[in-house]
Amino acid sequence: MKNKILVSLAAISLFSVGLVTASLAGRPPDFCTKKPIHPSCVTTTTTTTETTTTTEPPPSPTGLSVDRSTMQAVGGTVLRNDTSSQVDPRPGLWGVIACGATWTTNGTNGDNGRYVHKTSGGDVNLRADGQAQDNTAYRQLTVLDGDDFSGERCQLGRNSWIEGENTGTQTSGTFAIFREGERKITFFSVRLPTNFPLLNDRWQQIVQWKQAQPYTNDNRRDGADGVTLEIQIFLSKIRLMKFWETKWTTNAPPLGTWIRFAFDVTYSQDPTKGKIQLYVDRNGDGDFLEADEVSPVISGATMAYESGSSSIPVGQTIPNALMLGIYHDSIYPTTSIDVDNVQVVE
Ligand SMILES: [Ca+2]
Ligand SMILES: [Ca+2]
Ligand SMILES: [Ca+2]
Ligand SMILES: [Ca+2]
Repeated sequence: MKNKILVSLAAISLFSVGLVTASLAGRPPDFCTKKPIHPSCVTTTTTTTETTTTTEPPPSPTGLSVDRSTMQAVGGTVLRNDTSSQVDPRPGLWGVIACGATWTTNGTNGDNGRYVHKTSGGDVNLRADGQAQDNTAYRQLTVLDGDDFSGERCQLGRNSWIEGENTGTQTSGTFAIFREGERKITFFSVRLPTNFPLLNDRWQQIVQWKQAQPYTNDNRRDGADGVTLEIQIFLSKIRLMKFWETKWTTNAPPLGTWIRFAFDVTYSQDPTKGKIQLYVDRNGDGDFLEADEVSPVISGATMAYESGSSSIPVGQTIPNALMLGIYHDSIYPTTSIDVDNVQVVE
């Protein structure tokens, strides 16, 4: 049985190589200016035809779910936590501040303000496990116009799986890694400043669960392309995207307000196993109860696999890593986002 699966994976892999000619470690800086323009860059958004079943959370052996009235996890354990209490987000947490052309300071309020630790005014929501945050702090990330960190990007989180998740003073790893077969819910809060650009029609990401380095050729069993999972905000919509296809949208939240998200994902390259469901307190009133605040359960692959030579055997799933902050088309001006209260629950 196992041999059969391997043979069929190899066949799919060979087939897909013909369809996907380039490995995309990240969206290139000219992503939305190259012809043909990618669908995610234009105003007409294609609505998915993938299976949507119910607005209830996916079934889980652990009974893990999201309580829509409290915006907390039920039945899970917090694996990773960042409430912004630590000034430098790198040691033991995100590993890198992926902002600007070079990062030369000690990570504290440095590099022309691309990263700033604020001690008051943070998200006041409880953690995913119902505990209070031990602080009023938050983190502010700013992409300066013209920055180039694989494009105009300012995000927390190392794009790597090989050193694992950071512990202690470790900075060589990343904040959170997601592997084949895992079901995890990522909770986080963001606040868009009052001058946040909502009206452009170009891609603008606020968070991604991306296939992480090192890999050689990332491939998908459905022949898709792009970032495995991400949330974008442009043209006044929050956009849940999978492999560069928009799967669900809801109206953009009010600016200047902390907005809580919970992203419930079963991570798998297998389209019959992968599932996603997004919760967002879109109106900022402290719950996920409104009808436009929960996506359907969307089935399909949520991870990519290795199809070339690298440290991952061909056919095996490439782990995803969490990266939180702004990554957008170069058409945008200098843009900030506030982030806080991040937990990964299993
Ligand atoms: Ca906080
Ligand atoms: Ca709400
Ligand atoms: Ca409500
Ligand atoms: Ca720009």
